Amino acid sequence: SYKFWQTQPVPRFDEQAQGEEGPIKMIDPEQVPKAPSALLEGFEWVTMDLTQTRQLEEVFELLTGHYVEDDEAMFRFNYSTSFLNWALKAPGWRKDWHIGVRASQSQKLVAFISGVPVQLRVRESVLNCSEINFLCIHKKLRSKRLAPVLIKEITRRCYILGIFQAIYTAGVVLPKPVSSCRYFHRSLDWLKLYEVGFSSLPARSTKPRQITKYQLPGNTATIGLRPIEHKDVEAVLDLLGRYLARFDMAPVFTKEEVDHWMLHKNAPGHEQVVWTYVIEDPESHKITDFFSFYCLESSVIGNKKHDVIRAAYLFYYASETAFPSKETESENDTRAALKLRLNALINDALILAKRLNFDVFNGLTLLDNGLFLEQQKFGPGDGQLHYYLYNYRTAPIAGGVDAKNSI
Ligand code: YNC
Ligand code: MG
Repeated sequence: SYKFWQTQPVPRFDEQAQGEEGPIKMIDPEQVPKAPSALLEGFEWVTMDLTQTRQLEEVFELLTGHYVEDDEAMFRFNYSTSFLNWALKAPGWRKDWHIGVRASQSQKLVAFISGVPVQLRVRESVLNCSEINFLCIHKKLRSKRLAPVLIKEITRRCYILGIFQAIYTAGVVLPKPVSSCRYFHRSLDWLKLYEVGFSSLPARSTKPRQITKYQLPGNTATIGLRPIEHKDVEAVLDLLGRYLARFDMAPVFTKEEVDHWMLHKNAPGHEQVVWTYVIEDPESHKITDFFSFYCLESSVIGNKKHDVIRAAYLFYYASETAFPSKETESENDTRAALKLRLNALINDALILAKRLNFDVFNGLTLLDNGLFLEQQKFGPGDGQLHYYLYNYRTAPIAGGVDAKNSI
């Protein structure tokens, strides 16, 4: 098994991480093929131009019909064109890394894979990476070993540019996760989640009791909470940078990236994808905290009453309470203060998401999420998310609710 992956520069399952931390294989860009390898007969490579609305829609249509489903095929991620426009045009994005496969006759788009550049810190090292996402093959072309061909082609296009490492996530187990997280879900509209089969009615509970359990106040409680503005970018960059420095693996953002990932830009034809709120101290006017979430709907497959679940995904956040307020503060006291603060912030995030008509609020077992998931009534889901590094070896990075060192 893993006929393809065992040929790739990734760690094996059986290896202990005693090997040196660093690249697995040295790449000579001169030795990298100058052209893509041959495809199945009747198919051709295409570089997508996602500045063209029609081509963005083609990727959207492929993913809408064929992207990731849960194990029981009840739900399928439905990334919007606005989301794809945001995620695939991050600062430094390259058209080259938006790779499609078309059927030669019909010119129909039948497969896709993408990358965007990211500076990723793994422990002490900052790696110049591509972040690979949206690998998708039309259902009629499955199990024909096309995925390895797509992966090799995007690898070739990274190597040519002198980028020798990548990060990617998947729900499936491959050799070999650097870290693994579980999805947690916080109902905002319990009845709808029940009706689509996402949530079940616990034994000894009733529908009214479940609905009551997830009720939220109408208004947020944190003093100084407001939507992010352009003038906050520098402060958020600084706060987030210091906050993420506490973890073993995290992106290293630039100002342009914070501006891109955290601020909604009004663009014709595009709806809002990301919501970010900052806490401005009323006296010092300093930004002391922020949090963000994005919208990712899932199609509900074959339900009479509902077509989609509107899910908010917790994205980045940070808080000054993560740092001791005075040199003498104990680690336990800092942790307790952080726990209190994050619970207040995330409760406000839930209130805002509810007001924005989201049905569920999702989070992973990473960052400091273990400090609030349970208290904020998130429940564990079936889904796992495994993090992978390509061509880089490092000791496993702890995940799990109590992890102190996850992405
Ligand atoms: C997966 N998700 O194990 P072995 S996540 C990577 N990521 O290889 P075939 C995967 N590899 O076991 P199919 C994978 N899923 O023989 C399967 N594989 O070594 C491996 N689903 O290929 C699998 N999107 O073409 C096996 O399988 C080989 O036709 C089999 O295609 C797979 O975006 C897939 O889940 C996933 O569209 C495309 O099932 C298809 O089934 C599909 O015969 C629904 O493939 C959508 C879906 C995946 C979402 C994602 C991250 C992708 C990361 C790819 C790896 C990047 C490496 C770094 C490259 C840059 C390097 C530099 C520098
Ligand atoms: Mg295939």
